[in-house]
Amino acid sequence: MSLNDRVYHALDTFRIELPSWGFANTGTRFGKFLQPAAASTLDEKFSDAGQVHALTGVCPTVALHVLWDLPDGLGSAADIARLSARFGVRAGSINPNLFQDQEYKHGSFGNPDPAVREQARQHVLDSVAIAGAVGSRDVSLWFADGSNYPGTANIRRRRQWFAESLQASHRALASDQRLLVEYKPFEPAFYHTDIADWGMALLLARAAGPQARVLVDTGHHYLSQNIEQIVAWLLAEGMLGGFHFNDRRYADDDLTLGSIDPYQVFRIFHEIRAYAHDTGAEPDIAYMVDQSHNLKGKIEAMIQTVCVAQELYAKAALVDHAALAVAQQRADLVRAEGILQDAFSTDVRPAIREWRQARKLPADPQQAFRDSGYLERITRERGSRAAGVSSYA
Ligand SMILES: [Mn+2]
Repeated sequence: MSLNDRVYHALDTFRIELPSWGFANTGTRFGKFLQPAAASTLDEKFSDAGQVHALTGVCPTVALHVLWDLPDGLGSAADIARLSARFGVRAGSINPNLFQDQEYKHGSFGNPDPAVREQARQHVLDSVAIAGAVGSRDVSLWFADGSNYPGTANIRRRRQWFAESLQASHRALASDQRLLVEYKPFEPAFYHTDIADWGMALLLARAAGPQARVLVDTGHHYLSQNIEQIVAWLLAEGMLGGFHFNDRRYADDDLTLGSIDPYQVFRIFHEIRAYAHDTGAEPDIAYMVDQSHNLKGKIEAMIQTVCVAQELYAKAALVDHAALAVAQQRADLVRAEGILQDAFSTDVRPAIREWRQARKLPADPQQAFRDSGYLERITRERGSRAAGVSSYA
């Protein structure tokens, strides 16, 4: 297959989901810098996501956050069909909120108070129902649960409470729905986090039921951790459900995918392409962006993210798997490593531009966005009103 054919084949199947919260005003616990063009209504979030999809062609779904986007729960679900029809993007993963209410001060599924655990369970059941109503497959769970000081939480008991609540959540799934279990080593808890790494997420997903999978947020690892190895193991176990993409230099910072270490993202994609090559089966993985840009323009940054993801995915598709297998078998180390480096070093941008033109998309989505006047229009329309901060995501 020619380089162009490989790139075309890879990009034709690569889709990436945008987060609704990536278009809203967000910040850190130190401060929020408001942007006049930030989206503050669900209409505006769908509109902005629709812009990114119209220009890139690969973002047909938008992840929704129940508390921020569906304040009336199931009652808000009717809005989604209207917005999808209007802006050309569908609802993607449904994200319950188990960390913002005062009740969750000491945890949600891991809370020592059974009434709070029940409230958290009910919220997840509502979220599963919302997912069903809006036609979403994945309910994506991230927990802030943990503790700040040794001895203050019963780690094993909380583990059991998590398993029980995840099982209860799983029982509510329709046959085509999935439960994604995300992990994070620390923050907001600074001593112990109930689901701190992929092993804990894997065990809990297994305990939850057959439709539960692990979600890998690339920013949720210790600095030197080999993320692609985790990906390879989850693939081998049939337990890789999806990704939240972002990058980070120190801790979970919501930096733009590939902005710090593009080779890391390439290596992750390589493991996925290698798995598909070796098994002949395309793994069913939800690729999602989980970034909110506090300083960059939100739509610009999202287009940048999608383009970087496409480039790195296309590069991974250039790896010569047959030659790599031979080199690995012979322990021909430099040749094997060079096969990855050759693919990573290949400039795939011309092929991607051609792919976009062949698909009737702008060759340069970023420039097309700048030329479109959309940002100027929403800045005018949205900038006049008092802006609010909707989330910390
Ligand atoms: Mn995440």
